[in-house]
Amino acid sequence: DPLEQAKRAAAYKAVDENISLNYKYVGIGSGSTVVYIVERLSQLPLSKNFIYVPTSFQSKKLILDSGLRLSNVDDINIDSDHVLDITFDGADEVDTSLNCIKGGGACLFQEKLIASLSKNFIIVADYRKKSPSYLGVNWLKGIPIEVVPMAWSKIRNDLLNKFSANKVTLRQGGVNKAGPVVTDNGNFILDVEFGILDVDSFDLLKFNQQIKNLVGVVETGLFISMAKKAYFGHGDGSVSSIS
Ligand code: DER
Repeated sequence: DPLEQAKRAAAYKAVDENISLNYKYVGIGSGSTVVYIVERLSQLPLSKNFIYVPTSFQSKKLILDSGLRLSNVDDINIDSDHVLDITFDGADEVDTSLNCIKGGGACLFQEKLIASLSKNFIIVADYRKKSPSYLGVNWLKGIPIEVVPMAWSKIRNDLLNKFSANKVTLRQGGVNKAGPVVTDNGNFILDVEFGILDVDSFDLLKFNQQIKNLVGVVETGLFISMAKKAYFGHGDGSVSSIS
């Protein structure tokens, strides 16, 4: 399957180019691409030296099933800004400035928490995730936002009326879960479409802060200037990267 090959190629190259013997804490993201990160790490003898920090129940199970040493962010003494040496994670879209849209897997809060505690935040993705330009122009898929359940309707109203969002959707579980998706933190996800924005006059940081200021918003899927490098796998097994 060329798509799986693309994910694997990106993940293997990201590990091989960035892992270091003197690392201690390694963050593991969520989604399908990071499965190959753990697959590659499990092949390397030095990987037994590291302690792995998950970003979701899925990520935690991935670490355990691979026989790797599991810790948790609340078991680590956070005595500095960046206590993890590196975190590998996927993304839904990455732009030419390495800004990311994440949250497709509804794991964005723990992903952003762990990413913010990491000295190196590395994105691994297949070719579909590479945005040709700025997120402001290409976030048509919508921005995932994690919200406290009781505030979801109020926030939806805020986004439609104060932020001129085109569409706000409460993410539903689908056939395997009646009702809304509930995140690992017990919250809801809103998928928000803002349509095309005028990139030139658009301040992504300010926009993100305004959304976070809405009462009930826990976190957004906008990872602004957090990634150090992004690897994109292609169907032919080749890998391109931006940093
Ligand atoms: O939710 C997220 O941000 C995940 O990283 C996810 O969207 C990445 O998805 P994929 O690796 O399965 O494409």
